[in-house]
Amino acid sequence: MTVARHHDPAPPGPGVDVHPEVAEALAAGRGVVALESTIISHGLPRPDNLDVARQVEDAVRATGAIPATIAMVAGRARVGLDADALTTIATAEDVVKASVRDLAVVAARGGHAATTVAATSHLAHRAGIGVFATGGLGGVHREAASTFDESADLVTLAHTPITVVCAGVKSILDVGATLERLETLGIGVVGFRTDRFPGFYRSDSGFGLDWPVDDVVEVAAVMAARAALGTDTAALVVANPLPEDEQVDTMLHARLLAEGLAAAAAAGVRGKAVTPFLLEHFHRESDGESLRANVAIILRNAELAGRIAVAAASAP
Ligand code: PSU
Ligand code: MN
Repeated sequence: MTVARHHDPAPPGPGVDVHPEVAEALAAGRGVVALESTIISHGLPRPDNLDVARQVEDAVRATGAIPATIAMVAGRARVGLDADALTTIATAEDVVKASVRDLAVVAARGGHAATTVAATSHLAHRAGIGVFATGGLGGVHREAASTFDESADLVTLAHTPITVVCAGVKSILDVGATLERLETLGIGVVGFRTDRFPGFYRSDSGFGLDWPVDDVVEVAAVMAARAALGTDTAALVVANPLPEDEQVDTMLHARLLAEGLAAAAAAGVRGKAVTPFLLEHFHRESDGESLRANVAIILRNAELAGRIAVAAASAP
């Protein structure tokens, strides 16, 4: 039912504005890739973030697919941003990080919000988009056993039919626990040309995965089979590792992580501020190295998602 072009043609509803180019592409059954915006507002330093956001859209276009960056601007959920809206999300001071539960409050207040993986997936699916590219998923935080800090990304993906291309989950998380939760929640995981679960800045998180896939045709076949079997009520994660020669050095990564976690604990950072705090720490303390890797990750995921969306749109 929900392979990209076979989605219900139900209109997204009055709360969601779909950019005309995106709406036309969806109606024509062309490949469309949703892109998240928290990475723009809270995951990348200014002023580079706006330029990166444009490059990510270009990476999708280069594959023949249409990009749809998702955010809330002046209280309207937007699927596909024009240049002004993208600039607002990248540069305005009052852009909040919104997960699914936050969307309605920001809408009612007429505010701006960048959407997390959870909120982006939700809005993308409402607009009929079946493929989504991001950097890394949220997941189970270290010490979640006492803090209960598990990203709402996981529970939203458990009931949202979408294919998400990512470089695994951020290494700041408890990767093993996150993989267990993905299994429990019925969220599919395949590795793009790998049987190792990627660790975002690191090509290999140290954990394996069960299902390597060889190419985008195979991913499209899995997507079609999910729809045919009705197992597409939960998301499918396509894990796309950075090539080993592009990953962040082991020692640097270990140092950034240890110092970042200690700094977050010392500053008493909690809840939704944890991820932005740690990412900023990485970018500041690595002299641009983590930023380089982060940008490479997003661009590569956007490109792969574009090719998957095109393959899914032309699948028999
Ligand atoms: N991965 C990144 N950069 C980011 C995020 C993930 O490389 O900015 C964001 C995503 O929007 C993800 C969110 O959905 O962090 C998870 O936040 P939390 O752990 O508070 O749920
Ligand atoms: Mn959290």
